[in-house]
Amino acid sequence: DEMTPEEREFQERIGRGEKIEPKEWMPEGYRKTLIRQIGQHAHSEIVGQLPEGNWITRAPTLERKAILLAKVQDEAGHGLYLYSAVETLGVSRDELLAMLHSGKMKYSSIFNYPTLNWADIGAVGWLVDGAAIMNQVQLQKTSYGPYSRAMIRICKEESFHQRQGYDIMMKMAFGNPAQKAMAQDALSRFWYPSLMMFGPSDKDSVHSAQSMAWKIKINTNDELRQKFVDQTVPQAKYLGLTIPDENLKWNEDKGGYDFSEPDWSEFFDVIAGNGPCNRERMNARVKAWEDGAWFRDGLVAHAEKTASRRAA
Ligand code: FAQ
Repeated sequence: DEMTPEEREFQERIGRGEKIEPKEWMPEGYRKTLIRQIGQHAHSEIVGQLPEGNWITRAPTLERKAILLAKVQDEAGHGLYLYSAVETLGVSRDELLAMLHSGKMKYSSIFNYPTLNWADIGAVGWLVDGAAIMNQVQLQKTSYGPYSRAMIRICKEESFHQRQGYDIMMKMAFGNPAQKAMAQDALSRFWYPSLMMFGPSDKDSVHSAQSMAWKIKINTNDELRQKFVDQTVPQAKYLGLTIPDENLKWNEDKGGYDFSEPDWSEFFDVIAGNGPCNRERMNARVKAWEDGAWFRDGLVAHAEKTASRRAA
């Protein structure tokens, strides 16, 4: 056993299912992994507003517009909540944003795909939020207290998001033939990118083993992907839509569906920055940061003025 006494005690606490809290001792690797994962998660919520924000002004009814607006605002809230969780690990929000903007930190691959029409907003809610919850439900049990508590609240809102997406899909799939064709096209384009959200297959997942030993992750990427497929196939059937996979087949022995893997070379290409919308997304975030400079400067100036008045 190469563990130091501190590391051994830490691992025992993990084993007993105790939550680790901000000011407590933790291995540097544990801290670094959390900063990477929660930070990436926070960035995903913020960048994830862009594909849907694109359709707020073009939602088909006032009611759909109000719902979408609320949903996109929820994502902003999740992002800020998660940035606060990362800050408890000793990194500031400004540092995290600088790392996002310089390409040093990632965000979810899925948000580098375009939303071409209204049916895509249904598919994003149904599949993308569906995949997000599948991953986040297990993260409610993650060992780091602030992350675990954030996940409980976020999952509740995410469930509502998924249902609003499915509701759009029902309207489209049970609508006229042109609407049904749009719903099918959206499913066909978003299926494999949604499967990619769970990360590379277990054999290529560099972080899974250590993250699971620390109970940062509770399930492997492939376990969650399988659960997502099993949950989603009957939902597609109900809509009368076809999942674009000829190998999709119920497997009695494993009690789940067999399915085709996504094109992993596409996945690695997207996370390397070469997806269809990577540049557009990053430009939008950097522009938002730069356009907000006057406001941040104003806040700082005001804070300094109030502080000096108090001192006088
Ligand atoms: N995209 O060794 P692993 C949402 C990277 S939901 C980009 O398996 P790990 C809600 C990974 O970082 C989406 N990169 O990594 C919403 C690593 O690279 P690195 C956000 C990915 O961490 C809905 C490398 O590949 N949810 O925002 C992806 O153990 C609608 C090797 O991978 C979360 O972030 C990917 N899909 O497992 C908002 C959940 N997959 O960092 C708006 C929390 C892998 O060494 C609208 N995160 N990579 O350079 C996790 O659960 C984990 O981080 C995984 C990856 C499962 C994503």
